[in-house]
Amino acid sequence: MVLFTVTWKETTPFEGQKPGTSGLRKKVTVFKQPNYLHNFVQSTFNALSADKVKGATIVVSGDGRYFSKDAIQIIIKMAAANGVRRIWVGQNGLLSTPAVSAVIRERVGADGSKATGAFILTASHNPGGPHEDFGIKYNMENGGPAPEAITDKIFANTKIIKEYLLAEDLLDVDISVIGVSSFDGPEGPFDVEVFDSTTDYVKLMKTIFDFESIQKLLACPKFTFCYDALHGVAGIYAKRIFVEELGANESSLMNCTPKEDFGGGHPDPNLTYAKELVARMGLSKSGSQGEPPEFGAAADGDADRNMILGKRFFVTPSDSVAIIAANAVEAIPYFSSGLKGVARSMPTSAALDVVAKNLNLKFFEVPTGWKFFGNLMDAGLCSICGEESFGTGSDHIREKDGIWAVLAWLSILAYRNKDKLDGDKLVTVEDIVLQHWATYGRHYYTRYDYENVDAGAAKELMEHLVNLQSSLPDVNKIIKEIRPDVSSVVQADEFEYKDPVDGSISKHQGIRYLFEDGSRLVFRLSGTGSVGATIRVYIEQYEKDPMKTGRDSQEALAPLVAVAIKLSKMQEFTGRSAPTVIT
Ligand code: VG1
Ligand code: CO
Repeated sequence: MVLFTVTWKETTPFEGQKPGTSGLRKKVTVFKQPNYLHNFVQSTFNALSADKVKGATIVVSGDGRYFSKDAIQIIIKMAAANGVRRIWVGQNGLLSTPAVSAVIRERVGADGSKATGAFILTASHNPGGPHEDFGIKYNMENGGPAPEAITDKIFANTKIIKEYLLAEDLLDVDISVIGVSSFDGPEGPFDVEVFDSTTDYVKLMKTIFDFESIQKLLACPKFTFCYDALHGVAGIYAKRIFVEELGANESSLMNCTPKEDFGGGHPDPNLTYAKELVARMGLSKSGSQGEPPEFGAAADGDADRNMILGKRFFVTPSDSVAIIAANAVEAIPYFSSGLKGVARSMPTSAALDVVAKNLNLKFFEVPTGWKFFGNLMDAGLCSICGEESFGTGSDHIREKDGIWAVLAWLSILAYRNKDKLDGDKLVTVEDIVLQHWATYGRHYYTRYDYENVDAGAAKELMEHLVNLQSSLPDVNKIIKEIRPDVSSVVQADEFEYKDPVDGSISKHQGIRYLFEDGSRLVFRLSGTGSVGATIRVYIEQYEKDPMKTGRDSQEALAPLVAVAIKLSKMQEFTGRSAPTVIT
């Protein structure tokens, strides 16, 4: 047994350690300041109840971005000093965000131990590298992100922290090798167990989906497939699941070796940043080389997001969750006995609402961020949920799940094609979406992001939009001057959510303008950026007439976009004449 000692280290608070939509995200240069990470970790331990620290088992891993390896060693030394009994680390420090959630919920140690929480090291879809972003968040015993009650406590602690506990002389653990390292400290034994990053997650996926039917689909020569992990952690799961388990060809995997800097790219699966995949699927403006695959998908850095593409066809995330919900009972064994309910984040389009209504399902609209779905799932109120930001998932874990979403789509395709694999034409991704629109109508949808805007200007723009809401006649007058063809605003407010399970209230969750014809404009400030402010504008319009559901979405939404930009005085406040990213 290797001995270690515990020391109290003096420190002073850092400003701005407030966890955002999904944890604390800052530049690596900020995280590397002496004591910066230590303060946040100690503030987290101090925010948890004693039994979740002393003698507990805690997972530490992430998407493998730059600074993760250093951070893991620091957290191990602090955990040991704080009386944690054991730390579980995915091999090489890698675990996708959904896999962390699965490990907390499902993994049982050799001695019967179970984890009660996790530090997830990721800044998700933000770039990585010495001059890019690092991030850390804490997940609870249910496998989901810490609720606001805890993140508020963590933040309060960061403002008054004076000291932290460190096992300075604990030797670094080799996290590249599977096995247990045992130590002995003042409060007794402490273990670090390095385990395979994919086993628990793969096992869980096999209990949800019919792997055999997906295998058959992938074996069909007419069905071609590709997957882009954008150099994120999804790659290790894609190799195990798509290639080793389901028989896809190695060549169908793109960028599936995790890199600390994501190859210098932006690991965000959308039409702007997943350029290589977009080109391969025949969706880039410059045209494609060769015949695109039938199905393509991508993930973000920590593999909780997904983008679903068909041949020359983009599925909006809002449509994707609605389509999965509409087909789940038939196509996915896990849901065969029915759905408990469905939920979406407020800015996500109402495509899911229409499905819920038609199928008579419980329905919930929550603020942005996955933490709000957790309570509903724990209470057995929700089976499937999604966000417009390329997040889709279910109650199998308490995070969104990028690989799960791909398996859900492959299951739907396998189900729809089960009698067609020997025929001459398969039902395609596009067919499924068009059929869905024919049944439920189409929600034209787009999001404009204005990144790295001056924080003061962004705040003023939001205040202006709130002030405008006091007089709808004035709002409608402005709208008619801009675009007389746009319908009128009938309700405008700031979204506020009362959690139906614990009654907690979350205010200021986005500014909404709701139109008479069901169209919506939503304005929010991002809570995941690391510099300046990002303004998100969400634009949506419902079309029931089957003759009008086939338009180009940017063209269909142009009038509403014009209204959104003028109404918010975007250019006056921010100086921007165009958004940074359109999704
Ligand atoms: C964004 C998305 C939100 C998502 C969050 C975390 O938040 O809009 O829907 O839950 O990122 O996703 P914001 O506050 O920047 O709009 V991930 O994959 O970055 O953990
Ligand atoms: Co993510």
